[in-house]
Order: sequence, then C-alpha cells, then structure tokens
Amino acid sequence: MNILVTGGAGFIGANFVYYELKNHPEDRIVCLDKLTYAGNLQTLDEALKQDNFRFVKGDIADRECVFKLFEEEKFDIVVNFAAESHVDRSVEDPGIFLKTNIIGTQTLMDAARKFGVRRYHQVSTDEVYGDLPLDRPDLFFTEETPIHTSSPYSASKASADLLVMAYARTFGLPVSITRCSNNYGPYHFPEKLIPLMISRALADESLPVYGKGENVRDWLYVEDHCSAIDLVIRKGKDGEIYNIGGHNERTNLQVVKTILKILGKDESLITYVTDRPGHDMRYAIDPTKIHNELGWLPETTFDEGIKKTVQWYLDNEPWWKNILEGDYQNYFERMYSGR
Ligand code: NAD
Ligand code: TDX
Repeated sequence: MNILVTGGAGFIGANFVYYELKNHPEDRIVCLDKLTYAGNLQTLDEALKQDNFRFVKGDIADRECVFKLFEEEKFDIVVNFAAESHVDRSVEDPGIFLKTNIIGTQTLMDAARKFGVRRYHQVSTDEVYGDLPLDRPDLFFTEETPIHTSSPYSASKASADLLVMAYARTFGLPVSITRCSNNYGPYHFPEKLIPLMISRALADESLPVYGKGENVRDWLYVEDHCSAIDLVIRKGKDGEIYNIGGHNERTNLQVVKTILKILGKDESLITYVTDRPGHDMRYAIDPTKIHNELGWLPETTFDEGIKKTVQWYLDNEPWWKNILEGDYQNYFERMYSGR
C-alpha cells in the first residue's frame, strides 16, 4: 500500500512513520510536511535512508502542491497528522490554526475525492470534547460526548472533524477519525509540558506550572497512539470515530514532580505562573469502543513511559538542544516573561 503521512516531521507523525516502516515494511510511506517551527527533518534521518520512504516539503493547504502529489502517487491511505498543535500559540495567533487545520483538511479531502483513496484518516484530539470537572472522576469522554471546544486550537480541530464527517455523508468519502488524549515520548517538541519540564529541569531552570497545577491530563505513550491509528486505518470501519486513551490521568503537578524525582532534582524549581486563558480542567478518555471493536489496548503505563521518555531526552540531547538554541528562545521569552 502507498500511504501518505502528513506532518510526519513532527512529534506523533514521525513516531508513526517509524512505526509503519518497522511493522509494515511491505508498504511505502510518503511524508508531506511544511517544516514549520515544529517540523524537524533531522527526526526523519533514519527513515530517509530507506527505499520505501519519500519526503516532500509542502503545505497541506496548498492545492496545487497537494493535487500534484496525489496525481503522482495514487495513495491508498491518507493519514493527516499535519496541524498547528500548540494551544498557547493558538491563543496568541489563531489565524494559522484555521488555515492549516481546517483549510488543509479540506484540501487533502478534495484531492482524496478526485484521485480516490481507500481511506482518509483524520488524527484528531480529545480537546474537541471540551473539559470535565475535577469533582466528577466518574465522567469520561465517549464518542457520543458533544463537541464543546475551549481554545482556537480545539475549535479548529473540531471544525475539521465536522468537515470530515460531512465529506463522508455528502460525497461518500471513506473516512475515519481518531481522538486521542495527550501524548508523550521521543521527539516531543520542547514547548509542550513534559519535554519543556525535562529540558528546563536538566538546566536547573524554573519550571512554569500554570495556575495551581491541578489540571488533569490523560497521558498516552506515543507508540500506543501509533498502534491504535495503525489498527484503525487497516481494520476500522468507514465513517467511524474512535477515542484513544489509556486511563493514565495525572495532575500537571504530579507529572512535574515525577520528572523531578526521576532526574533527582529539587521541587523548589517549580514556579507557579499565570494560568492559560480558557484552560481546560480535565481530559479523560473512555477507550471502550476501540478496545471492543478492534482489540486495541495500550502497552505502556505512565510510570514506565515517563522513565523511558526522560531517558530518551538524556540520550538525545543534541536533538532538543538544537531546537532550544534556535527561534525557540524568542518563543520562551514572548510566552513566559512577566507571567
Ligand atoms: P507537532 O506540532 O509536533 O507536529 C506538527 C507537524 O505538522 C510538524 O512537522 C509541522 O511541520 C507540520 N505542519 C504544520 N503545518 C503544516 C502544513 N500547513 N502543511 C504540512 N505540514 C504542516 O504536532 P503533534 O503533537 O505531532 O500532533 C500531530 C497531530 O496529532 C495533530 O493533528 C494534533 O492535533 C494531534 N494530536 C496531538 C496530541 C498531542 O498530545 N501532541 C494529542 C492528540 C491529537
Ligand atoms: O509551561 C507549561 N506549563 C503548564 O502548566 C505548559 C507548556 C503547559 N502547562 C500545562 C497546560 C496543560 O494543562 O500542562 C498541561 C499540558 O499542556 P500542553 O503540553 O501544552 O498540552 P495540552 O494543552 O493539554 O494539549 C496537548 O494535548 C492535546 C497537545 O498539545 C494537543 O495538540 C493535543 O490535541
């Protein structure tokens, strides 16, 4: 099969490229990525050495580029990871989120309609469901939970999901959607909570926790997300939405303290800063559907996964130090100074 992976130079997309090359060496993977600040071609170094992998630099919202690629490659499956993915950046500047996340999705689906695919798969997020209250630990997001977004990021992802379902119903496009909880693991860009805290703790720098650090996220090791998407694109039903999560809920403060403990650093590095506007309180996924229908289960617990992740950052310092030395410095200054 010929599979298009968009956003494959980013965190989850790159992990998915490696997952597919390892588990399905008979397939061919083409990665289309704009290489924004979050895309890193270095991450794909090993993939680029393989004959069944091709990298194309391009924007999913650029019709000419996308249509030319589809005509050339005759894809069987499209997996759309490409997105602006950082909530804080969407608060700062929503425009690019609408362009990439909504228009980009439309452009890919228009090409999929024109040239034909067996499946268009949209990688979505649990953030489309909004948040849950802290005092109701019995509540979880199911696929039937109404869409109720908080940030420009989640609104753009929810808009894309609605468009995907509209293309299925109106045009008969064979689609699927997965909505996953927070991922962590190798190649995670250091603006997100876990890699930001690891890299700053290693440098004995302050660790900016938003608000009181009580917000809860449901953490999934990235390889478990990849195995779920792999199952859905090969065995999932057309027109279906699958939630992905592993019942690994932690408060942000618990996460940060766990990282400090693994690194042997002091909790005095923690600094409480002004909260994120519109900050979602709790995300928690009910993964019963994907388990019952496709037999998916996560393999990595949070305690194992966080140790593996910290070790990966210790072993791969050049990868994240390169990022920290670039434009990232301006970002950190802009986002956190005076906060
Ligand atoms: P990321 O920000 O690390 O990577 C995004 C990638 O997309 C980068 O390589 C970037 O260069 C590329 N890209 C951005 N705009 C593009 C465009 N217009 N055209 C082509 N490529 C473009 O993101 P991530 O964390 O790997 O997330 C991947 C997907 O998974 C996103 O759709 C996100 O919404 C979703 N998701 C992420 C998480 C998470 O915890 N990170 C959880 C659930 C869902
Ligand atoms: O410096 C920080 N301090 C802090 O307290 C940062 C960067 C984050 N936080 C908090 C905010 C969140 O409650 O940590 C939590 C996690 O934050 P992020 O890593 O920014 O992730 P989140 O906003 O939960 O969104 C992530 O999961 C869902 C991904 O970035 C999204 O792409 C995905 O859809």
